[in-house]
Formats: sequence, structure tokens, C-alpha cells
Amino acid sequence: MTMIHSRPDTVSVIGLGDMGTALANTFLKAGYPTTVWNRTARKANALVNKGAQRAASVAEAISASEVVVVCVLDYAVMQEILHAAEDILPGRLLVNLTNGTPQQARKTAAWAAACGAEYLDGGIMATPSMIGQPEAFILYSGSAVAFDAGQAILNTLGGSQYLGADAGLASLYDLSLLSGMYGLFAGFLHATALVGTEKVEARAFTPMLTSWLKVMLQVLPNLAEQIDTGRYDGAVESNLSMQAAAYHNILQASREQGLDPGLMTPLKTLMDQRLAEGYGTDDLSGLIPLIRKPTMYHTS
Ligand code: FVH
Repeated sequence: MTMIHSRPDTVSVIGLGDMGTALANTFLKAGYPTTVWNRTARKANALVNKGAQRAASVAEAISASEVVVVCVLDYAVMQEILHAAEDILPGRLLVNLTNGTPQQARKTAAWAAACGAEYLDGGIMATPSMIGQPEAFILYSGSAVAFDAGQAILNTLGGSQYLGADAGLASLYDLSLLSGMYGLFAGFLHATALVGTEKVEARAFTPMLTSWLKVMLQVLPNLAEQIDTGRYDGAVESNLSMQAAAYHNILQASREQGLDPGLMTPLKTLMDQRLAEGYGTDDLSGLIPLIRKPTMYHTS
């Protein structure tokens, strides 16, 4: 079995979509010998012109480098691609930056260990154009040996944060951060649609929304304190009864203005349930016990 060098300096990138291409470009710019493979081979052309080696197969890509970075659409694709080449994996440092769930990550870590590879699961907290820039950060979990060995090369992509030996942690944090982001985007879409019913342009409204959200972000540490202590009635300035009444107006106004309130209704359902249980003096954090005991949403 090939042993991983303490400072590996060759890298292969498997998957050259928008993100994989950005990763490979960044490794190349940092001076690392970079081998690339993609199902649609022409996507490698520009990288090859900049000095990347083109691998004719996944197996060739894995054989070419000590560090193998995989960034494809999803875990099903990742498994399909790598399982065919598992004989070559022993001694490689496999870094999977494909988006997936904690369970998928843990399963893949067990499979990689059985193959004799060191495995790191990663969550990219950046868009492709941010890769290699100071604002990009990437979450890693899994083999500490792999992280120590790969850190120098991985740091070229952005800030690296190692979360622990449980391979599922990077994905857990990644999806939690994305949950916050999509909640924000859902609110943004509904807000612009609502104000837009009176011909207010999103461009004109967004600066006001941004200012409001900046102020509201300051509420989060207090809600976090309530969540961690389980004291949902602590330091409440805006109790749930009041918030539910105002929230009801968002839904009613949306309907009156001819909109579909669907993006906003799930939160009202939880508020009503919590109120029915007698917790009207709690803060919004009081919805946490309902989220932790899911009974309403069973499907995707
Ligand atoms: N782009 C982003 O903003 C986000 C940022 C955070 C991380 N995500 C995750 O990164 C993974 C890849 O995302 P991407 O942006 O590169 O995605 P695409 O540009 O759509 O490229 C998809 C690649 O997957 C290959 N692929 C798809 N199906 C197959 C298959 N059956 N067999 C082999 N390869 C396949 C595809 O190949 P091709 O279509 O070019 O031949 C691309 O290489 C993803 O998990 C994001 O959630 C990105």
C-alpha cells in the first residue's frame, strides 16, 4: 500500500463542473501539479491549456496524485465513479467535496477506510468565483491524519476548518448553514413579491430590507441563549402571541394582494401549535421543541 506523504503535493480533481473547475484552477495557480478528469472531457480543455494533466479515466486520475479531490453533482454520482476504481484507492488521500448528508458521508468514510484510503468529507461554503479568495471557507471532517497531511494543499482553496473525526460533521454544518441561507432567501423572495404587488421594484426595496435584516441579525445570540438553556421565555421582548398575530397579517395580506403565501405558511403552523400548547409568552425559540419532534413533515 502507498503511504501518504506528510506534505503531499500532487492533486487530482475529479468532476469539472463550475465548482470542480474553480478548484482545479486554484490548485494550478498555487503551483501544484494537477490532474483532471470529467465525464464530459471537453470541460478539461481550458485547464489542460493552463498546464493540467488530462486523465483518460477515473482510475488514471486517482493513480496520478496523492490527493484526490472529488466534486460532482451528488453522492450517487460520486459512488458510481469511485466504486469502479476502488482497487487504486489504497494510500490515497480522498477528499470528497460533493454536497451530501451526514449519513452519506459516514457511509462513504466506512467504504473508503475499507478500501485503504484516508478520507475527508468536506462542505464548501463558497461559490465557484470565491474559491481561493479570503472569504471562502471549507469545512472538513473525517480522518485527522488526512487533514493534517492535506491541510497545506487544501488551504489554497480558502480557510479550512476541521470539525472532528466523525465524517458526517462537515455535511451537518454545511446543511445547517445552507438552512439559514435558504430561510433568508425564502424570506427575501416573499418580501420582494409582496412589496412588488404595488409595483415597488426589488432593486429599490432591497437596501431597506438589508438594513432591517442587519438589525435583526443582532437578535440571534439571544435566541441562541434561549435554545441552549431551554428557557424559551427568557428575556422576551416580542412574545409568540404577538408575533403570531403579526405573522397572520403577512399571510392574509399576501392573499389579499394576490400572492401564494406558501413559502411563509409552515412557520405559522408551528406558531399556532405552540400557542395551542399554551406557550404564548415564549419567544420564537419556543418553536424548537416542535422542530425536534417532527410530526407534521414526513416527506422530502
Ligand atoms: N456551484 C456552487 O455554487 C456550489 C457551492 C457549494 C458546493 N456545491 C456543490 O459542489 C458540487 C458540484 O457543484 P458544481 O457547481 O460543480 O455543479 P455542476 O456545474 O452542475 O457540475 C456537476 C458535475 O458533476 C458531474 N456529473 C453529473 N452527473 C454525472 C454522472 N452521471 N457521471 C459522471 N459525472 C457526472 C458533471 O459532469 P459533466 O456533466 O460535466 O459531464 C460535473 O462535473 C455539488 O455537490 C454542489 O452541491 C457547489
